[in-house]
Amino acid sequence: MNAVNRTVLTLDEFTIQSLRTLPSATGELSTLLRDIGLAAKRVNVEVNKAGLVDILGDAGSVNVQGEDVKKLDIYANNQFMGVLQRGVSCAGIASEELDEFVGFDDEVSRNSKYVCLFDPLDGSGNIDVNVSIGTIFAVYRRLTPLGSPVTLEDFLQPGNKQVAAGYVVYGSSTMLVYATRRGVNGFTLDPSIGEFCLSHPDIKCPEQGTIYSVNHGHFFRYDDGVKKYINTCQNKTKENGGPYTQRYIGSMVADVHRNLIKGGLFMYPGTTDKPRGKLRLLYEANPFAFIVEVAGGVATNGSQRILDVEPTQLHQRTPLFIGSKGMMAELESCLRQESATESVNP
Ligand code: P6P
Repeated sequence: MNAVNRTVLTLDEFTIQSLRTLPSATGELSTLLRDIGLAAKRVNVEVNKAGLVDILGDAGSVNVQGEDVKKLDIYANNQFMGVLQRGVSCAGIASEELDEFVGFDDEVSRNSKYVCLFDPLDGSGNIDVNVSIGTIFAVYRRLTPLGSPVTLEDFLQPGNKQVAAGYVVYGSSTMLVYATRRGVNGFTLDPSIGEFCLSHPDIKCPEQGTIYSVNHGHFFRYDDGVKKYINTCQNKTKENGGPYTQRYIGSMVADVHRNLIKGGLFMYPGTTDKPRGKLRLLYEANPFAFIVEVAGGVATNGSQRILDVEPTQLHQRTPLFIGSKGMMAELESCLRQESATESVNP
């Protein structure tokens, strides 16, 4: 009997094969994605040890090896920034952990054509209770001339200019999912060989789902349209496409990843006290909006496509509604109905 060909493509092999189908490609984006995969593996090692902090020492202390222990999100930030700075594809980064963007001021970096924006470790508040956390990244072509230092303009681009976007979810297994305009692919880390292996080729977001994700604790501070949609979800039965399930982990990467695979809708709406919500546009909403749209889903801020929002500040926040196309259509209907009612009865 012929041996079953169980060759599984690693991330490196996949990106190199993608290059073969794009003769015009320079390989810089593939190299950048491989660099991100390397940093993700290093972060994964530390995230998996987080429960041993007492042995390793808490952030700000010195561990048994006499090393300064950094907070995991600072450690993650430094890992991603480091591999990109030492690489050949990235001219600079912006990060949730850094007040300002960082231009890489060396000859090779100044001549690189991409910039990256990161949330190095989203949901890091969940680390000490062993809940899944993640890294989120977005890749853009720089707007400023090659050879010159990057400027804020290179980072304040709308999400529809993204070249690639992705995330790493450090969960029951560690997965790297990234999208280009050609598709969304998921790679699961195989610890036995230390490689991300293609496990979820060509991910598509189911058009309909029965999972909705929202923090019910803020319910009475949501707009009437959001409340109307939540009530609609709670009233779903077998007769009208339900019943729905509410799932909210409190870690965006884990919630959106589950809904991307199974179908569902995640929302972090604005509230009466925080009208722009909590999530960041540039390195949380935009990357996920790009990924979900490429996979066939929809992402808005409640009134506008997330990818069309023109950024004005590096760390600006935005309400976010993202997920299955059919569920998003029902949500938007609820928002429109309440908006129409409010305009008639302000
Ligand atoms: P809340 C984690 O802190 C995070 O930024 C997202 O990962 C997550 O979806 C959200 O905040 C949870 O916020 O207010 O519901 O606890």
